[in-house]
Amino acid sequence: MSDQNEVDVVVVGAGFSGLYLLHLLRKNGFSTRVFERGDDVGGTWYWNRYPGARCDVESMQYSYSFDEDLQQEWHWPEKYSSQPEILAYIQHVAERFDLRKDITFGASVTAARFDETANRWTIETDSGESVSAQFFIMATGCISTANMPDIPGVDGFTGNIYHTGNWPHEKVDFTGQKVGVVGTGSSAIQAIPVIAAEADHLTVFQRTPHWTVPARNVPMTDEYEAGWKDSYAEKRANMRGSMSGSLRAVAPIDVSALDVTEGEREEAYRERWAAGGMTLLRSYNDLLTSDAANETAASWVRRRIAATVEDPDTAELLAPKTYPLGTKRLCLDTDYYETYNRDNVDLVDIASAPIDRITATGLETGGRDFTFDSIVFATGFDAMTGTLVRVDIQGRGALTLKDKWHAGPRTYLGLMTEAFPNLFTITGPGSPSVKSNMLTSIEQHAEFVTDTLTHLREHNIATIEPEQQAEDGWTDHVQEVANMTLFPKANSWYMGANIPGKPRLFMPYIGGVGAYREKCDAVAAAGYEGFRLECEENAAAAE
Ligand code: N01
Repeated sequence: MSDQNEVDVVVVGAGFSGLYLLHLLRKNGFSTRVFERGDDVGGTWYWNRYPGARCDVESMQYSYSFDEDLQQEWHWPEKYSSQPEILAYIQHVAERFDLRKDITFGASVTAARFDETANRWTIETDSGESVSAQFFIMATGCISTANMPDIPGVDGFTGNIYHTGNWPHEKVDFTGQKVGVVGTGSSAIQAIPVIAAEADHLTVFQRTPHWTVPARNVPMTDEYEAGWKDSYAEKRANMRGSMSGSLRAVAPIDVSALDVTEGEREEAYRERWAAGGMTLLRSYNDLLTSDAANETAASWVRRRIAATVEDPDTAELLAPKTYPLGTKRLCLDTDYYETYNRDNVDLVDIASAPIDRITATGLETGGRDFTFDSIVFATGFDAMTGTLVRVDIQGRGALTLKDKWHAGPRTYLGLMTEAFPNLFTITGPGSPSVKSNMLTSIEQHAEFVTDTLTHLREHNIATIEPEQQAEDGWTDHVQEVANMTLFPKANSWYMGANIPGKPRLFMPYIGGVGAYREKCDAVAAAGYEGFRLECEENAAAAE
């Protein structure tokens, strides 16, 4: 298959979503080619190899559910898996289902044009290949285009420069080095304790403190593993119907944080802090909708920071104050605050005085000069839309996706966008995606898309495309739901706020994974309500 230039489906990306799609599409008789810019499978877990990289969704839940033998046989050695473990799992899946033979590695898709006469996409790669396909699926992940800040002087630095999202494959040894880390998001918060333990000295440059809670990662116990595997089917069903696509270790309390006493709150927050993981955010039902409720948890976490970090000025700098708890992605850490008690670690505030320039030997900020052997940029990604609009995708009337989304992404269900027939986005903007357990959402999208293609084939339908009204309604709905919460109050990458010039609007759908799935199922059951389906003759007649 990997040299065929006419296929039913082209998929871009061989991470979790591209691999499952390939498996499903092949099983359902669709000839499929996958293009992957990396040299092997893995997506996010192929690129993000920085020290300390680890998933902060539990592995028993951050794994495929589609194959009972696979989920029973695979053993995760830790509660939250490290990047090498997850990559090994993805590689195993590729082997087990013989997926690599239909994947072209080291090939970036650069352009795709929809031919309105043939009702087919022509997809081009940077290696000069051109492939024709009826369906074109972007399974490119939500955080796959690294954001390298435009700071003058980067090219003149004589030491090593790294970005966490594009880490070398060989081990980077920081022993004896002076290292600077720019950024304090999830990637930095995982990398900083590990780099600090190895380097001679570490300086962290922080623009905004992020909220982080302990992960409490532990080795997998037989009992815990069996607890999942003995009732996997039921637990996976509960995950699919849940708010976030995963099950919490400690159950949410379905009352307002303001309707209980301070003592009760204290106990609830303490229990969840001790259990670790994201569960703190769901302690009460209004922590993400009421400023006052949120502040009860936020001030409690600030007190934990003050109690952990010995230097009061550093503790003060590390305590977020400008946005509610959890409205930027909540981070999970292992000994993050404790790391600032080490003699070889300094924190530098760059909120008021940004980095002026990278020099030959380090960097300058606020009139101070720093010397480094290595600088690590943990500065995040042009998330959700960045990878999609960087490909020159042209739909009807040669409209580009970049132009159509100039004021922000517009989709129906986060799956398709009007004027781009037969183009699907897996975990695209407007779907639960990054606000959910990605594996739950990836499986739902891959299954929905495969079922849709099967339906079209059975009914001799050439194209599917959202109706304008359905797309407008859904795009408004995504914003309405976000505006009922505190999320828009943070300058987060969910809002596009980390990329200069990017439109500000909340991109993922936070109406809940279960409710979203029901909506998709209802749309399909109603004959793909809100989509325009055209037979070959009608599509041609509509020209
Ligand atoms: O990126 P981020 P990330 N000058 O955007 C700072 C997922 N993930 O790679 O907050 C100086 O969160 C920026 O500052 P500010 C997860 O979904 C998952 O850490 O914009 N600083 C911020 O501190 C996560 O949310 C896992 O003011 C600059 C940092 O860089 C997402 O990936 C692990 C700057 C970027 O933080 C992204 O996380 C890791 C500049 N010009 C990541 N530009 C797991 O599941 C940016 N910053 C475990």
